[in-house]
Amino acid sequence: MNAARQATIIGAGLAGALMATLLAQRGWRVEVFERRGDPRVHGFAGGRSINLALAERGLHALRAADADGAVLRQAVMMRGRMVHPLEGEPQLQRYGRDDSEVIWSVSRGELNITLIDAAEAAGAVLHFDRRLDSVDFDARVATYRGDLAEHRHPFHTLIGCDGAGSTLRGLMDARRALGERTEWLGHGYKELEIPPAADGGFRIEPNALHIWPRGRYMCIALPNDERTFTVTLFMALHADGSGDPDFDSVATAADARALFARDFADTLPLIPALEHDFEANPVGTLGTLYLDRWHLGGDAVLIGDAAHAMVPFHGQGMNCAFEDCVALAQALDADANLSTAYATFEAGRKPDATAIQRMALDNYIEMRDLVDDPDFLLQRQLELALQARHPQRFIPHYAMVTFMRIPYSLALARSEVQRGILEAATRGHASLDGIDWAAADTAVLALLEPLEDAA
Ligand code: FAD
Ligand code: 8R5
Repeated sequence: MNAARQATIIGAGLAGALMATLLAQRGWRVEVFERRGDPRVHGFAGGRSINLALAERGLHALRAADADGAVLRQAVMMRGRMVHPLEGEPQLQRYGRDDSEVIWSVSRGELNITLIDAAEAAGAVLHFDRRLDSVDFDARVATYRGDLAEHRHPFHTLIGCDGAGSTLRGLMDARRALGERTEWLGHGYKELEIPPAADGGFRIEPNALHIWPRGRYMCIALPNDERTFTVTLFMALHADGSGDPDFDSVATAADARALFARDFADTLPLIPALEHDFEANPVGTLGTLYLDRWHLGGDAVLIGDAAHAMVPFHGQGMNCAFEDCVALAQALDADANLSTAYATFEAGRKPDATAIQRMALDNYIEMRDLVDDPDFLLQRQLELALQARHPQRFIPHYAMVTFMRIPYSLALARSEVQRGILEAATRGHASLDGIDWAAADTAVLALLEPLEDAA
């Protein structure tokens, strides 16, 4: 007899729905328990259209589940950063070399529905309005709450896809300490909306990720396919003595208008409901979650935000969670023993999660402060020139993270070497004219092995 392998997935968010699809497609018996209602029935929680940037890592995982076509049909292409300085005209900085190197703005609600449909089509059984509440690891029974009742279901193994505030993580930790630690950023965010223009079109350039860098705080905007933009203001939660604005002192609708009039004046006419949005939407907090262990023998494993929540500044949280799903499915394919398959997944993936967590923190500085800095722009120009001279060896940092699928830890290590080359070559220069190309070429050839991307 060859009984089907079985798993219970906690959470039908982005990672949970994709993980369910991948395992069900492999013939596993998959059950999924989700705290919220079915988004296909109730509409997506909150009702606001929140969008995410989808890049190659996430897209590749969607291809594995055959869900890429449906997702891309509703996506808006973003070719680069549109940087809005305090004074002067906005400028587009392309992310890649051409339109094959772009990112995609997708609606979280639509993406989640596409993946839930895919999971069901592949044979997974989804239970909505079922919040994991407790687990008896000895009896292998989990208890869920919903519909004013308690529901007990036996399980074979649990895959925790229940997000940054994971309930399963807490229950696993009570059984055996996971070494959990969260580093809060001290900055938060608030979402505002740019509605469509009077003629129904986009009010600003649709095919870009807009950034208003202001030193230690910033606004960004991503396009939605219904011709709106979601604007996100990122700044300190509390005063830090620098004189910069913070959410404590920018508390009322009038404070918000004054801040935008001073620092983001070109956005004011675009956000007609600024006061309403500012008062209605909560301040989100941002932090990085580190664990020493992601699994409890073969009983349970955590993936996605539940295992390694990160700050949003590289736009990789979902992309990394999707990559986790593929990596876990591969580890399970290669090993019939759950405990050792989970250990293999954890050992392979944890250095990469730590690397993208670090790069996400670094990208806040780049976005809020450097994107309009002349030295940074010169280094960016040099990155592209060195890529043209050494296409297999010198690949810009952003491209390694966003357009390739090499391990994040390798992208980080190579970026650090490249930064040294860029700094040395541009020191004392205001343009590429006086660059010592021979010295730069020698450094590239000596320090960077040719790179092969995953097939
Ligand atoms: P989630 O998508 O959060 O899913 C967790 C699911 O578990 C939810 O459905 C939840 O209801 C359910 N759940 C929770 N507790 C329980 C319980 N006790 N029982 C049952 N179910 C439970 N990433 C990017 O790559 N690009 C971006 O541009 C980007 N933008 C973002 C914008 C915003 C506003 C935010 C907040 C995040 C953004 N991210 C982005 C990060 C991305 O959203 C997350 O990394 C990603 O959603 C992680 O997927 P997940 O499945 O681990 O968690
Ligand atoms: N997440 C993103 C990038 C990198 C853009 C670049 C940055 C909002 C809460 Cl802050 C941010 C990026 O380097 O030019 N790609 O995708 C998404 C981002 O923030 C999302 C929308 C967000 C959490 C609020």
